[in-house]
Amino acid sequence: MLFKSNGPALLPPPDDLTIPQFMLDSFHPARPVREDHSPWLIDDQSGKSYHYEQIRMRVHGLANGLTSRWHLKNDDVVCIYSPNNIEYPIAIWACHRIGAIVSGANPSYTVDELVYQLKTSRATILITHPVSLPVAREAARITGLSPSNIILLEPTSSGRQEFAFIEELATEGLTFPKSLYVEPRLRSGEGKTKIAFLSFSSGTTGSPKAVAIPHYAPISNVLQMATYQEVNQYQKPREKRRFRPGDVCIAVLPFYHIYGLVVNLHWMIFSGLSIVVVPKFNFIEMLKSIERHKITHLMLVPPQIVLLCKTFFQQPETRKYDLSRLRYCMVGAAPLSAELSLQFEKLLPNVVLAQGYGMTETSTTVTMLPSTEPRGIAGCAGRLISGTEAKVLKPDGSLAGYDEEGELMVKGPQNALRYQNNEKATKETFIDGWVRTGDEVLIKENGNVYIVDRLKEIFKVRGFQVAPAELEGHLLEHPDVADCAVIGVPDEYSGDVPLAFVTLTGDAAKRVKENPAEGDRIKASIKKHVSDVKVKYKWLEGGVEFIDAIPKNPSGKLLRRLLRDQAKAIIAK
Ligand code: 4UW
Repeated sequence: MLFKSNGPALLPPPDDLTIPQFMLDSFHPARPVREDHSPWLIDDQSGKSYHYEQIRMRVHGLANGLTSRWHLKNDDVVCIYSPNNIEYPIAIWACHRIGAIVSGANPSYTVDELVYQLKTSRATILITHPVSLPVAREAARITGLSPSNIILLEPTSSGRQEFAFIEELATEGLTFPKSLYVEPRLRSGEGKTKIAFLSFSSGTTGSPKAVAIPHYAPISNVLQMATYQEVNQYQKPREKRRFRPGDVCIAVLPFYHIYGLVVNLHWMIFSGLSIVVVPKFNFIEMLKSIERHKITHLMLVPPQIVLLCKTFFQQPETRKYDLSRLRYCMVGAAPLSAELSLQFEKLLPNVVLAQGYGMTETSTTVTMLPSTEPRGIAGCAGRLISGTEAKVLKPDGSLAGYDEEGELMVKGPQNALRYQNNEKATKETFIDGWVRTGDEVLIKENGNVYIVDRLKEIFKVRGFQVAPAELEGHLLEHPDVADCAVIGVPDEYSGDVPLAFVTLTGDAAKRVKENPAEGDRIKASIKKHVSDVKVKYKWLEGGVEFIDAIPKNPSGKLLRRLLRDQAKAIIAK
C-alpha cells in the first residue's frame, strides 16, 4: 500500500526562490512573526550575536566581496571546512545569493578526506577556520587550489597578509556599488533544479558521494516540518505551542551535516528561535551553555542521550546545572532504543523527547513526532511529515501493508535530485521520484514508523556515516592484507564501531604461524594504517579479526550478514 502523511496538508512550496530569498527576503504564511531585534545567531562562548538585519547586511556584503574579489559566479562550488561558527550560515547564504553551490565538509576530516571532497565536489574556493587551516592548506596544495582561494571565517594575526577574512569582506562589500552583485531571480520551477548544496553521503553502498540538493528541497522540508508542527497555529494556547517567542535552541550538531544544516539551523531560525552556535561538542560545556543561555530546545544524536543518562546517574553533581527551561529535545540520525527514551524521560520529565528520521538524500526530515502527541513515543521514529509519501518493499518486491516489515521508499518535495556526476549510484537510489532509503521499517495503522534494521552497507558511529567500501579500499593498500571486509559492531555509546575482518597475504600468514606475537603486531599496524589518514570515528575501535576467507556469494558479493553473525559470536566469547 501507499502510505501518506496524516498531518495537515502542505501548501505548494515556492519553487522560484533561493534559500536566502526564502530565509531573508520573503514572507510566507507558515512563518511565525518575529520580534525585530531578537538574535538569530549567538556565539556560545563570547555571546556575540547577530539579528536579522545584521545577518542580511553581512550576507549582502559578503556576496559583493566574493563577486568582486574572487569573481565567484553561478554554479561555482565553495567548500566550507569549519567547525560551527556564527559566520558559517552567513557564508552559506552569501554563496547562494550569487548562485554558487555550498559543500560542507566535516571539520575533523584529515587531509586525504578533504582532498577527496574537494575533488569530488570540484570546489574552487575553500572557506575555513583558523583551527582547520593547516589541513585546509595542505589539501588545497594537493588539489592545486591557490592559497589565495582560501578564505577564513575568523581573523588570525599571523594570516593577515596571506588570507582574506569574511569579516573584512562582509564589511567592505557593503560599500560597493549596489549594481556589483546581481541577485539571481529564479524562473518559476527553477528552484527544483538549481543546486544549493553538495552534501556527502554514501547512500546504500560504496564510497561517499555528493548528493545534489536543490534550493527547493530544504525550503520544502522546512515548510513541511512547520506545517506538520503547526508552527503557524497561533490559535493554540501559548503553553501548548512547540515554539514560542524567546525560545532558544543550541546548535552542537555540525552545520555540514544535513540534520544540523536543515533542522537545527534553517528550521529553527524559520520557527523564530535564537540559535546558540557551539563549535565543538563537550558534554559538561553543553550543560553550562544550557544554563547560561536559558536553552529551551535541544537537537541531539543518540550517543549524546546516552551520555546525558549515564552522567546524570553516575555523577550526580552534573545535575546541579539549571536545565529547567528545556522543553523539547529532538533526536535522530541513528537508532534510539525505547529503554533509553524512557530513561531520558525519567530524568527530564518536563522535556518532550521527539525522535526524527531522515537522510541526506531526502535533504533531511521524513518522519517526526507529530504536534498532536504530548510526549515522545518510545522506540518510534515519529510519523510521515506533511507532503511525504512512503512505500515499504517486502523482500519479494511486493508492497507491505500495516505492521509488515520492508525497505522504506520515500517521495516528497524534500527529495534530493541525484548523486552528482555518478549516474550508476543515482540509478540505484533515485528511482522514479522515490528515494530508496536502505532502512528496514514497519508502519503501524496510526502512522507510527519504526526503524527496524539497516539493510544497507553503511553504519553509523556516533551518528556519522561510515562507508565500509571506503575503509576496505584503504585496508587493501596495507602490505599484509590480501582481502578484507568492514562491518559495524554494536557499542553502547557510539551505536556501532568499525571492525575489520582480514585475510592475510601468504607471507603474513606464514609469519603469524611461526610467531603468534606477530599477529598482534600486524593488527596494531592495520589499525594505525587507518588512524593515520582517517577521521577518528572511522578508526577500527571494534578491532581486527583474521579470517581464512571473506565469505562471498558466487557473483563475488560480500556476505556481510554472515560476518555480523561471526562478530556476535566473537563478542559473546
Ligand atoms: N533511527 C534510526 C533514526 C534515524 C536513523 C537517521 O547521515 P544521514 O544521511 O542523515 C541523517 C539524518 C538525520 C535526521 C534527519 C531528519 C531529522 O528530523 C532528524 O531528526 C532527529 C534526523 O542522519 O544518514 C541517514 C541514515 O541514518 C539513519 C538511517 O539509517 C538513515 O538512512 N537514521 N535517523 N531516527 N536510524
